[in-house]
Amino acid sequence: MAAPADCCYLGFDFSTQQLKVVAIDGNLQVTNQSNVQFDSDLPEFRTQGGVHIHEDRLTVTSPVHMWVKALDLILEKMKNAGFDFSNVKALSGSGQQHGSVYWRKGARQALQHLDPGRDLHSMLQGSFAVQDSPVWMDSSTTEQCQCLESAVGGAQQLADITGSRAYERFTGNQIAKIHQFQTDKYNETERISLVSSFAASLFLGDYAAIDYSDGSGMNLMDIFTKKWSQPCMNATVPQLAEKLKEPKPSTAVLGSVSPYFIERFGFPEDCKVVAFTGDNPGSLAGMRLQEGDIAVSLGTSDTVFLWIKEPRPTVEGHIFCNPVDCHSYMALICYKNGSLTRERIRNECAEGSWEGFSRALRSVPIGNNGNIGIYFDAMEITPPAVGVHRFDKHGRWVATFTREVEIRALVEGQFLAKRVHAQKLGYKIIPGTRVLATGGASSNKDILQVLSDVFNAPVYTIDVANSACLGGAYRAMHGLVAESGVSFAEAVRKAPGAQLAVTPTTGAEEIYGPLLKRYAELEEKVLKDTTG
Ligand code: 5FX
Repeated sequence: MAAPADCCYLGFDFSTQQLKVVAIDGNLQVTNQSNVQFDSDLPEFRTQGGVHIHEDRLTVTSPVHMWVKALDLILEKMKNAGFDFSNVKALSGSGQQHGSVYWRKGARQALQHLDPGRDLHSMLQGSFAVQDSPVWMDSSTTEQCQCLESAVGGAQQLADITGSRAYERFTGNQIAKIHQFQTDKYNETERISLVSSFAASLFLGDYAAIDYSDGSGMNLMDIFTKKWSQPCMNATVPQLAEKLKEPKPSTAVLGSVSPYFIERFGFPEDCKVVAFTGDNPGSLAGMRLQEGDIAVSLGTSDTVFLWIKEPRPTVEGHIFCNPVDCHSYMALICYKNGSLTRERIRNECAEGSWEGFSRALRSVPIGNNGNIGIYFDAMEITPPAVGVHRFDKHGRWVATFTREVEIRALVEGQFLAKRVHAQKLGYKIIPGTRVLATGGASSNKDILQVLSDVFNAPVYTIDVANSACLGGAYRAMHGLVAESGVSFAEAVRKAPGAQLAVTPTTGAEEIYGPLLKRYAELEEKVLKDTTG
C-alpha cells in the first residue's frame, strides 16, 4: 500500500495521567508529538496522578470535564505550533480501560451542533449526568462483582463468557454501582461510553460505538460472539443495552470528523474517525505484536500482553478481542508488584545502585542454585496473594537469602510468574517467538538476560513511551484499508522495527523448565496461605 508521505494520521491516548497525541506520515515516521498533563496543565481539577481517590480509599474517579478540556488544550497547542491539520486522512486512539462516561439526555444534540467559535469544554458543560467518571483504579464494587458471578454460575463461568472473572474495575460492575447508588443520575443518562468511545464521540460529533477489544474489559460482552451477553446484562442493570448500543470491530471506520473540527482546526472534510480502543490493546498495535510474540512491560505495575488464537479464559488474567485482527484475541496479565519492588530490593541489597543490582545478578548462576523467591509487597492481582516468601532448593521456607541470591530470586521469580501465567492463558513458545520488552527496567541488559533465559526466546526492545497513541495512529491508517482485506501487519510493515537486545543463554531451558513447575507449585502454596 503506497501512501503519499505528506498525508498524516493522528493517534490520541487518553491515559490516566495525561492526554497524548502522535502524528505519523504516510511512511509511518513520527512527525509530531504533544501532550497535556492533567495535574499540572489543568490544576483547576485538583487531580493527583489524573485521579481523585475518595475517602473510602476504594472509590477512584476522574472529572470527565478534565478530559474534554484536555482535548481543547492539545488541539490548540498543535494549532499554535503550526501543525497542518489539512493533511490528516484519519485519526484514532485509545483510552484507559474500564472507565465509564455517562452522557446526559440531550448530549447527543449538543455533540451534533457544536459551534466552531467556542471550545468543547464550554459547550459540553451540561452534557454529563455523572461528573466524576469511575476509572480503572477503582476497587469499590466487590458486592456488584459477587452478584454478577453468582448470577452466571461462578467466576469461571463468567470468564468463559466475557474473558475475565468479575473485577472491581470492570465497567459492568461500575455501571451496576452507579445504577444502585446514583439512581437519579443513571436515569438522566442517555448513553454510556468507555473512555475510548467517549473520546471518539468528541471527534465524531455523535455517539461512537464501543469497540470489541475495549468492550472486552466490561464483564458484559461475550468475547466469542462479540455481542452483549444477555445473562450478564440482566444481572447488571435491566435494559442496559439501550444505553450501550451494539459494539463494533476495532478496525471500523465510524464516520468523518464533525464539521466542528473542519471549521475550527482545518481538518479535511473526509478525515475519518476509526474506532478508539483501550490503552493496552492500543499498545499491542503500537508495538506491532504478532502471533507468538509476547510483550512484557516493566513499569510501576508489570503487564504482559499476548497475541493468541485459541483463548482459554481462566479466573486469572483477561482475554480481550484482538484490536487489529478480528479472528484473534489478546491476553493481558497485570502485576501490581513491579518496579516498586525492584527498587526496594535494589535499595536494600545493592545500596540503591542499578549497577550493583546488575553485578549481583551476574554473580549468581542462572537458576539461582534452586532458590526461589516470591515478592508480593502489596496484595498482588495475579495471583491475589501477599507477602515475601523464600524457598531453598528443597522447597523449604527460609527466612533470608544473601543479597546476591535475593536479587536473582526477585528477578527470576517475577519472570517465572509471567511465563507460568501466560501459559495458563494459552501462550506457547514456538520457533520465532519474540519477547518485546518495554518500560523503565527494559533498559537494563542484565534484567533482560534473565527475561530471555526464562522465556528461552530472544528479547527485543522498542521505544514505546508512546506505544498506545502510536498504535492509534497505526490503527487510523489501517482502518482505511481494513475493509478491503489488508492486514494490519501489511499496512504497517514500513514502521520502524524493534531492536534485538539479548538472546537466551545456552542450556537455559534445561534449568528453567523444572523451575517453572516448582515456581507454579510454590505460588499455589502461597496463595492457599493467603486465602486460608
Ligand atoms: C488494564 O486492565 C488496566 O486496568 C490498566 O492497564 C488500564 O488500562 C490503565 F490505563
